[in-house]
Amino acid sequence: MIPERKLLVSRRSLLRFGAIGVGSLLLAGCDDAVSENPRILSFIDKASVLTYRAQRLILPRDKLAPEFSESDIAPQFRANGSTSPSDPAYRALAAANFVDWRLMVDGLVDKPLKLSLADLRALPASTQITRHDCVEGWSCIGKWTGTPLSEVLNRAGVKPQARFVVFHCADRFQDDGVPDDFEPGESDSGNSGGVPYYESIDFVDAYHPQTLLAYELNDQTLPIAYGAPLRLRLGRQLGYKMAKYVMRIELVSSFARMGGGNGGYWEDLGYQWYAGI
Ligand SMILES: Nc1nc2c(c(=O)[nH]1)N[C@H]1C(S)=C(S)[C@@H](COP(=O)(O)O)O[C@H]1N2
Ligand SMILES: [Mo]
Repeated sequence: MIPERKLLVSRRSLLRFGAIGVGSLLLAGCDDAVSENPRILSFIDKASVLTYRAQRLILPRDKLAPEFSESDIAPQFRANGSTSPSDPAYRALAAANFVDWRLMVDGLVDKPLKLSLADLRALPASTQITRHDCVEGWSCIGKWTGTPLSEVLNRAGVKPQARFVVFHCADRFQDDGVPDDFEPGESDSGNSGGVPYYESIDFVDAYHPQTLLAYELNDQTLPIAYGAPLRLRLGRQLGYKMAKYVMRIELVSSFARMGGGNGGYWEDLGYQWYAGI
């Protein structure tokens, strides 16, 4: 059973968000005030009345998310969800600084790829200082560096039937909706229980210039808490879309037979697939 608090942005919480007034928006660092982020409020308004299709008609495809300056960067970026995947294979890769890690790119592609971190770093890189907005009501500004997803997709060659890009992650969530994080001293469970985290986006977002496969946060190698060795960054959607611990990118024509069929871990629990902000 999933605890009630973990079940989607329920109607009740929408009402709760809606009942709180919009105050001033703190731009520096992390902003904890649920009520003070007009973007989150506007997401909730939109999500409750509009479908993804309608949002796509309204929002211009290449609209950029705001970018900030160095002085806006939060002294400590907030970590959320899984922060230390307990999967033994992941932990072995992490122990060796991910030198043996390979990003698999497969599915509806002309040429499946297996990319090391060095391969990704050899591709054109992009840096952005952007704000991360979590559906739980906090925001945080960070500086991200990585490979534009388009660079990887262009090298793999996208087949015409492909409609979605799926990100398969190394971490799992237990049946009670709690991340299966590794705790020091804990015996190795082998992680047979629970379900893996996954996410998906369409090609409007996949080719958007701010969509990155990030390997650095604030000029440092991406730490494990934030999704090492590679995590997705999107300019125009909420935090839960930005898959951490990405192991495999799969191009598909449908995600109906994957996970719970809704295109992502949180979507399978009722969140919106298109979490536009
Ligand atoms: N693999 C994976 N990706 C994930 C999550 C997670 O638990 N596992 N949590 C999501 C949520 S809800 C948020 S807000 C962000 C948190 O990213 P951060 O830890 O860098 O703040 O990652 C998203 N991507
Ligand atoms: Mo989140």
